[in-house]
Amino acid sequence: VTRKPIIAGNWKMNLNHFEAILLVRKLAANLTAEHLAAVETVVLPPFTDLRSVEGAIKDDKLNIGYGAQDISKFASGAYTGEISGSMIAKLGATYVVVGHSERREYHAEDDATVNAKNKAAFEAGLTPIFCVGEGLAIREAGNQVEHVLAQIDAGLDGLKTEQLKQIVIAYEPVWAIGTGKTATPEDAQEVCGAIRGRLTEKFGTEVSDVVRIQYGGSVKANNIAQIMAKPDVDGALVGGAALDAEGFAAIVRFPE
Ligand code: G2H
Repeated sequence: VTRKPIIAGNWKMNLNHFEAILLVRKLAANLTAEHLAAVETVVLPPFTDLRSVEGAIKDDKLNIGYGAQDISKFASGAYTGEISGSMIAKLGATYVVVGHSERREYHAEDDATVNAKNKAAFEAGLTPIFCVGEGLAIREAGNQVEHVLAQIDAGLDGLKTEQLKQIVIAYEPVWAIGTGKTATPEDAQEVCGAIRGRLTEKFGTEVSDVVRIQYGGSVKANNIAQIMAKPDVDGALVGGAALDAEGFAAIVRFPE
């Protein structure tokens, strides 16, 4: 089974809409059409940058996808400060990060909320990049697989087969995020393999063969190739290193 690699840059709360345009242009200058054909490349800017990113990508006809970092679980209405899936989709975005550990930790998003957001994303025609991962205490107790599989079960609950086939799952061990600590490729494979096993068990190989599973957590140009060499890792969700155009481009060029 071949799954096309997907590398996504999660900018988090960085870069205003001018800086966003500069980064996209610089990224494009460091990547050829061949690179972009080999690896699906996605940027995930703050909401306020999406319109600028849409312009930069469409004006230059760049083969770069983009999406948002969060979505409201509601479709519209009196939810001050929230952004709906249809608003994001209207900007030409195709992806949305759902359940990132920073949302779970600082904005009290539980598994039920994350599940509702996965559904809201599909309702709006967006593909969720659905994040799971364990904290340090769970890792030290050796319970990472059990913990992540419970997040997988809850997050995917009630999704249709066609939606399951489309979703991107990002495994991000929380202890490796922005800390400079990278999980070893073996750590990444252990959990990504277990996720794929669970998908096979519950939904069959029709789903598990096509779902792309990313690893996230201090991914850089110098560790991407080893991580991507693992059979159940199909891409990366990159944070800090995605803010530097040349560095992010070097990650996208990992097959070289
Ligand atoms: C994990 C990752 C991107 P970083 O949050 O989602 O960030 O690469 O900075 O660890």
